[in-house]
Amino acid sequence: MEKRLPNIVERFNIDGTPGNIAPLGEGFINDTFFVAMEGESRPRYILQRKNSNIFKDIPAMMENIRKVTSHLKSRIAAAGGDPSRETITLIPARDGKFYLHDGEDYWCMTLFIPDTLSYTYPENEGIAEQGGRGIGRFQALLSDFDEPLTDTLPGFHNIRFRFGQWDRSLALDPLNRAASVRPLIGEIEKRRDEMAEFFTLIENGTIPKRVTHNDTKISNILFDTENRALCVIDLDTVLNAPCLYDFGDSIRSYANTGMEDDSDLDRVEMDIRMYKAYLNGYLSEAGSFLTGIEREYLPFSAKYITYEQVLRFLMDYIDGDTYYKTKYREHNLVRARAQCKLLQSIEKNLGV
Ligand code: GN1
Ligand code: MG
Repeated sequence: MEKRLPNIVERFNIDGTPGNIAPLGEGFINDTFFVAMEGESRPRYILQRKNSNIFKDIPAMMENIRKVTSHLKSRIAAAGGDPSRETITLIPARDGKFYLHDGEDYWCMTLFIPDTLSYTYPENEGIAEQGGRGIGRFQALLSDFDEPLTDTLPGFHNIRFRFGQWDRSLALDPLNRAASVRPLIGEIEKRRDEMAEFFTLIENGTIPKRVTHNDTKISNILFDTENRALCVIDLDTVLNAPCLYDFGDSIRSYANTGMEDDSDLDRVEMDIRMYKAYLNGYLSEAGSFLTGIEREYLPFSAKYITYEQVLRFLMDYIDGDTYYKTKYREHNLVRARAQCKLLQSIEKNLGV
């Protein structure tokens, strides 16, 4: 354990003395820890070191999360739910801010939610259906949120912005890695126009922007012990963006028979049963507010977000692994290959 962690924890507005502090989860961006309190048998808080290379304005990001969670809490309470379990609870630092800057890093704390389960893949269709419900409900509860949100990640799922980054990376090619991945680069290039065409519908407002999560992989939902979707977590990427990004990113995660970074491409396929289960759950909550055009593009959104993820992983490999945490030298390349296999399978299965 890093020596300074107990001291960081004590600078937040909590009672008691921190006990064991242990790393948690597999996030690609932030570092996350469980914080147990002395004299208690279970962890009580989640501490995160936010990645300030990626999140350039952490105070604004935390203000977005504060506004969104306070709206969610009032809607959850009004519906007779439990606001301390059905959304995250930010713990302020002793100075009242929802982040702590220790001179070097930014830290944030939330309440730990006990008696929950989390998954890296859906074990059955019931879990996929619940995942869809969870994200649909999250969007529905935020459908009347009308405060401004800061765009803390400009261009996040904007494919034109990504193409700009991509072209610069390929031109720079700092480690001369591009030559060895020409076929994968070709997979990106040959789909460029249809992706840009879809994005035009977002730019011109044909597809509306709402308040959405933007990182809806399965590990970002907590399930209760009966496998009902309970709480959407990791709200760093809450932004004004189309619902389709959330749907597409979920399918990328829930409907993959392999792992996101599977080195065995034979294991990676799109599982149409999981797609249908997620879709049913999602529509049962989001059906009331989705427009016709949003429904029409649900299948395409799975292709769009998976394509974007191929581009981002491959671009990071070419850049020399500067964005995502990696566990070994070719990790980003393996991720890009696996996501490309999934992309091809989505095209085949959904006819998009
Ligand atoms: C990152 O760190 P994590 O797992 O929350 C990334 C997502 C990617 C995801 C790939 C801010 O999310 O966009 O889809 O990795 N978040 C950011 O698994 O870039
Ligand atoms: Mg995230």
